Amino acid sequence: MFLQRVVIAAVFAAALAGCTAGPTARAPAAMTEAQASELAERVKAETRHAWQGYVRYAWGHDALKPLTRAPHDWYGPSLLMTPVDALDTLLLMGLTDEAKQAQELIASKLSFDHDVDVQVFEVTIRLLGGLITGYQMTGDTRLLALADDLGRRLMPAFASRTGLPYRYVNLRTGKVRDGISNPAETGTLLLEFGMLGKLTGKPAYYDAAKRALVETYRRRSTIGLVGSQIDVETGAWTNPSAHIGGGIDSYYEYLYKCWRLFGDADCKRMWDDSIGPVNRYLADEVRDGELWYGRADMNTGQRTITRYGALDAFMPALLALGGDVDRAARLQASGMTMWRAHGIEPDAYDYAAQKVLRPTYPLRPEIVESAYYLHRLTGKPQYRAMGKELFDDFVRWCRTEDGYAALKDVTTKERDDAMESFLFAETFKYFYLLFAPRDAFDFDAATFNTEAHPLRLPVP
Ligand code: DMJ
Repeated sequence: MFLQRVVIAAVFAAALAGCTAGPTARAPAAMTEAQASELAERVKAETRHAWQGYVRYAWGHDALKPLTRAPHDWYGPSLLMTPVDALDTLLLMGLTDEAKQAQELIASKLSFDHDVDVQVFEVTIRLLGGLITGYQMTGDTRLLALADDLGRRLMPAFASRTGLPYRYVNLRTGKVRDGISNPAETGTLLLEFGMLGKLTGKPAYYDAAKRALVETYRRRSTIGLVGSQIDVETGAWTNPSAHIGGGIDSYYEYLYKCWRLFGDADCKRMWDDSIGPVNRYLADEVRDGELWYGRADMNTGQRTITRYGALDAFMPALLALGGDVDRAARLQASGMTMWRAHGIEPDAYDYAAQKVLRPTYPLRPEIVESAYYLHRLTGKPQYRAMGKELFDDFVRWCRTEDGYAALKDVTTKERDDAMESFLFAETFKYFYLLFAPRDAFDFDAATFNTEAHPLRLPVP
């Protein structure tokens, strides 16, 4: 017990040394592997705590409402969002009993034969992604059959004149709706559909999702940027605001990752063509060389708003993965400035005025994801110290008796009755991997989808 306290105190001191100062501060004391492992165990315990809340009050439903202890379903009939999103994280952490529980629930109860309109993007990244990695990690072919069934039911979404998918499709009838979409929703499907194509031997999955990505890219402006709303029937932009935040973010992520996972040279070329304009027109510097990414007009490159936020915070991870560790490190330091302004980050922040624009925090993972990538790719101890600070704040403000609660307002810390499934798929997973020993996970062999489901190409 005494030893445990000493270790915790040492970890805390290391975190303070590394995290209370800005990007130019002296290097923090390195966290020992033993201290990091203690933290990984804490993350694991917190994951179990939130999972137990789901099991007790929302078993068989999509998610737990952590304040009222009630279940929540997205569309009426449950699609088991939380168990499917959680399964690979439970496996990775070695929470074997909990993983078995989730796997059996999914295999025995999950059905997609419902007369409901589902959002293609969300269902793809959470359910298709989770079922595929669940299959890859357990070998349970029932999960692959479910993924194949879901993929087949989603395919009508691509039947627009342009090949850009409609936002919603009815799982039973295949009827589509909502033709005004955005690059994240049209361009974040290829990792999941592509893997499904490889695993089932049905190339139509790969081809449909790749066409949607290419058709989005083809419509970039003459200066190389994409906007934030596009009509899937005409292919015309209906909102020219360019940025890296929600609605566009994972389009850029998949340009690079489809190259990384599949070795698809078209994706590499599209990434190479796109990242330059993003760095040129969206990157912004304020005050003493602080690097941020704001918003601009996709046609002129003119700055429109100095806005960053919790979703934009995935960008350091992507920059680092793409080889630009320098920009990644600077942007992550800015993200920490945003986090520290209120001890937890808001969904939108005016980085020039240093003011919160949208105060919500729905338990998002992106800043943790970036700390993980930066640590994995640079080996620098400061990123684990950063992770410790993030984790302590996260637990302090969001933990409840039965799980974790989103925040309505990061300035007041008022809680919201929501616990999104990405808490399990992403937030806990990235915290865990950041602190776990390097060989706990084969980073080079896997590519995370945007919901942190680690995909591996099948061995031919
Ligand atoms: C997740 O569902 C995915 O990461 C998506 O790309 C956008 N962000 C949420 C979590 O914040």
